[in-house]
Amino acid sequence: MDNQSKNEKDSQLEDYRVEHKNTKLTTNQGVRVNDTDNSLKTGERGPTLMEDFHFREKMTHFDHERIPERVVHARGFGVHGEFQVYKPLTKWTKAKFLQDPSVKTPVFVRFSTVVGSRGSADTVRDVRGFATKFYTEDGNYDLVANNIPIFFIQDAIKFPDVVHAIKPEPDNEIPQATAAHDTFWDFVVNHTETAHMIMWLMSDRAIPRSFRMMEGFGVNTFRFINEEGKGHFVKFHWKPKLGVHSLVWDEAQKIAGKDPDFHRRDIWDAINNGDFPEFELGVQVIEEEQEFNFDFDILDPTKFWPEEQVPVQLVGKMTLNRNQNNFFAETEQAAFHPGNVVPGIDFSNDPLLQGRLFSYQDTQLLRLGGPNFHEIPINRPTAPVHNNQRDGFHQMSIDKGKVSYSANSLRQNAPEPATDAENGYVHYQEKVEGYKIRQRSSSFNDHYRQATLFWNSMSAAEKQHIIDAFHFEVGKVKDKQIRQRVVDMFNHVDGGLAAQIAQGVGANPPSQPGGTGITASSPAVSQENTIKEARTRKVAMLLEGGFSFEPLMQALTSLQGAGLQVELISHQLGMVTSEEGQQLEAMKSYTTAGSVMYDALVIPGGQQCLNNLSMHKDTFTFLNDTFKHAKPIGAFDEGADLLMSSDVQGTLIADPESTNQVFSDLGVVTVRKADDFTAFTNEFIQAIGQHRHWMRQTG
Ligand code: HDE
Repeated sequence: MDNQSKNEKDSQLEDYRVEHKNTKLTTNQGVRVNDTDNSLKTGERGPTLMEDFHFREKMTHFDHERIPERVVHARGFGVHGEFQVYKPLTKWTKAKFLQDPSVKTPVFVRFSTVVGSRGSADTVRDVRGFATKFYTEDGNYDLVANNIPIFFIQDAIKFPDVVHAIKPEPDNEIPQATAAHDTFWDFVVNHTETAHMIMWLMSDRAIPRSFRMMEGFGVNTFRFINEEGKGHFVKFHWKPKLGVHSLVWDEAQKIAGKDPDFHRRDIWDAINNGDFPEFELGVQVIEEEQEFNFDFDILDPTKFWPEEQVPVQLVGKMTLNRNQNNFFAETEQAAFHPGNVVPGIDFSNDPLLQGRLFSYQDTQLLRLGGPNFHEIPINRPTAPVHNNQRDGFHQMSIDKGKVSYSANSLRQNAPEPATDAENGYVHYQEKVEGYKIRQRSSSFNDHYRQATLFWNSMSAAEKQHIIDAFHFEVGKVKDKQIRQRVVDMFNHVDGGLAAQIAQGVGANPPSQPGGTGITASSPAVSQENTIKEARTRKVAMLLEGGFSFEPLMQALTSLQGAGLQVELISHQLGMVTSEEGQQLEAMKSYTTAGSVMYDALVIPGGQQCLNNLSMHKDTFTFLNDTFKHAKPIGAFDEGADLLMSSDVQGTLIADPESTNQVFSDLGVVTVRKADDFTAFTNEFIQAIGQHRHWMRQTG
């Protein structure tokens, strides 16, 4: 596409791209095929012949088209882009891609859900994966992140347990892509270390509005290593330029039916429209000497480093500017691994990270069918690869010569290990000693304090959403004992929270006083404090015959000018005529679209349009759902009268200075003929930037 850039990785991929324009059909052996619609038979009505090599090849290839889906993060979507550092990070790391602000490092990012299988819906309540492959001059670096900064468990050996518990239950493979079932909550109440993660999973973070509007967190503690060999502990963050925004749970469920591809479609369309998603790379850095200065263990993956204590420093920007050409070849075959590091980035002893270092490579061997998956185009580094590894399934290189070992004399020991000066990777020399023990550090014992901190940090609306999520998830648990144990467990986090969970799930309120005594909060984790931006949002404009043309066009131009996407929707597809006779085309209908697919709604003016809109029950479903989901509504002239017969009516207030009806300031913006239209559009765009108007739900 024109607006999509070329970089080193893109040029490399170009060698593998195939287009079949103006070509003749061939077999995989390059033999031209004269008929692909009829198999070779003995007589018109006779049996098929074994010698039909074209039939055999076509069918065999088809039979083998599937590979195992990822055991977790099976459903995902990949996009290409570039990363640039803002200024050299020399004091912390020697990683070359973090030195020169003029260098654009190609990246491939795969966003994913965790629990559902490949064909599951995008908008389920779940953690989102956010894996980035940087094709650096030092080799590939993978930052395999999630959109939640912590994890369920403290030790990798528990990973198969937590995943078995959250996946569909094994006897009947029910339910799909959700934690709302007995085995998961049974796991939770038997592992209090999950408390903090559950708070995030029940929060709005688990139902993002868009992949473009969520943070990424490396979760585990890594190390930066500089030229002098000095280490610093580091946590990685991605901060979206559009802010962090979420759906409403009812909306998320409805989207899962209306458009199960909602998130992948959103990012695909945004990139095609030239609205390139941008994320800033942030780092939190802790000096080695300060390792024990915190009231949590900095190696414990169930803890985050509150930004108020350890500021996130923004060090670079990633721009996602190109869609993939082929989902299978790129997204499905991409292989990420937190162990793919470059000189300047190293590991910590975080026990979750240590286990991850084994699992990713191991799982790719099965999924991608052998040890040569690094040669698949999407996984190939742009840095040169030279070693004595040979053979294996699907070997793509033709290694010349007799030597495939080192040390050797026959090829002057090439390829030779690189020295420090030549940037050979040197593992950080950390002194470690101890007994071999299966034991968890007592510094990992606190399971509740940061869960309370998170709860304290939530706005009133966010708290209500968490309680509602508990009611839904735990309400689906059949075992009453487990439901009671959830209440008792979360009483350790906050007494009020536990009492409210109990109310909705038929359990007794907690019998003990609750809480951890933590009164502090971390404002940075509340989405209330995020960037508010209307740019790239989707607006639905309802359209029926007899709409008044001028104001509609004015609104359309202003919204598009502010970078919003507007779609015209009518009761059926096709041309719609204005009261003045102009025609506009409705590209969506109530059958093909729903309010849940938009961020805001516009109702145009025109008496006849109003009459026509009022005739359709679906108009009111659209309007009332938009209102229920706390999304902004803009209505002008006669269109504002429609609000009087909808749920919006309840927010009507008397305005002593005007004869117009006025709606209280809850993201409902109206304008009448005599009013200032520009002021209206500005106010409406601002209301869209606010994202949701929770006061409607909690006020
Ligand atoms: Fe993963 N994880 N994980 N994970 N993970 C996988 O690797 C694993 C964890 C994450 O888009 C698997 O290639 C273990 C944390 C992402 O292709 C597997 C543990 C974080 C993706 C695996 C964790 C992640 C994966 C499955 C605990 C956030 C998708 C397929 C010890 C930092 C990558 C695959 C993509 C995928 C193992 C925990 C992120 C099985 C053992 C914490 C984004 O290897």
